[in-house]
Amino acid sequence: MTGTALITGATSGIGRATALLMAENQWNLILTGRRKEKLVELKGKIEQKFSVEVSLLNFDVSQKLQCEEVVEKNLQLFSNLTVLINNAGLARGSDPLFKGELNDYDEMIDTNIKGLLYMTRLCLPFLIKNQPAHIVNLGSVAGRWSYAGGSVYCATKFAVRAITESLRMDLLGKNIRVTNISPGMVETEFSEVRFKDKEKAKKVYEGFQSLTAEDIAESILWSLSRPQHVNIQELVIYPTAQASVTQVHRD
Ligand code: NDP
Ligand code: 8X3
Repeated sequence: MTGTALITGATSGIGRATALLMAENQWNLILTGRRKEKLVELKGKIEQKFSVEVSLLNFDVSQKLQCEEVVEKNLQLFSNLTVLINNAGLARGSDPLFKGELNDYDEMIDTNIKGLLYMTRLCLPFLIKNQPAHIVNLGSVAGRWSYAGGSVYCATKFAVRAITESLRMDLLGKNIRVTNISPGMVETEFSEVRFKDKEKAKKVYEGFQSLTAEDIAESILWSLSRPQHVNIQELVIYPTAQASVTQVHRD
């Protein structure tokens, strides 16, 4: 299966690696994110190497009006959509709940839950029309097991799992597969964004081999490329050196 895939949050990490791997595998792409220069750089890199169509949509998934506008203004582009990869997401802080910032809670909830819902709702009419289609949501192991200091981030990823499960039921009979990808620790910009501190972020991945963005991109592509009658409902992927959300073996 190939077609046109929209990837939210393609400017770095898992979204970027997925865009590159899917382009290599002949997928046309609609790449989104807030950092326009990163999108432009990625499009250039893909077009230099692969003969696929790449369109860029520069907007914030947490802003409902921006999501609505981007679809309304690009109906032609969306009319070919067969895959939606809801990847854009973030964590802010790791303080216990009695110390956390209310604005951080809003940002995580608005991006990880509401942004995913907006994009899913807005893309569904096109996906239903173009079936067979596929929606891949980036959950997390934090959407299965909570940890101290992660209450709101974990809650958003529990929500992603709940939405994924209900959506699969809502879409039963419509020939649309729905997959939840739940990785453990992946070294990307994730911890830099979370801690707003490069040194602290680097330490998160020290002393063990974390997952790479490419590992997760391969899992996404593998899920997409199963025969149409096979729906990978969920993949839980840890680094070998991580046994649970709180247990990492470091050298
Ligand atoms: P990165 O920080 O490297 O990438 C996050 C991407 O999301 C960026 O492209 C960013 O683009 C985009 N994004 C964030 N907020 C918004 C927004 N409001 N509107 C549009 N785009 C947005 O992190 P990862 O690649 O690691 O994360 C990707 C997904 O994987 C997230 O959902 C994360 O929760 C999940 N995940 C990550 C794990 C990890 O250990 N790294 C483990 C499990 C799950 P821009 O800033 O340009 O808008
Ligand atoms: C990101 C993985 O363990 O940092 O979803 O929450 S973790």
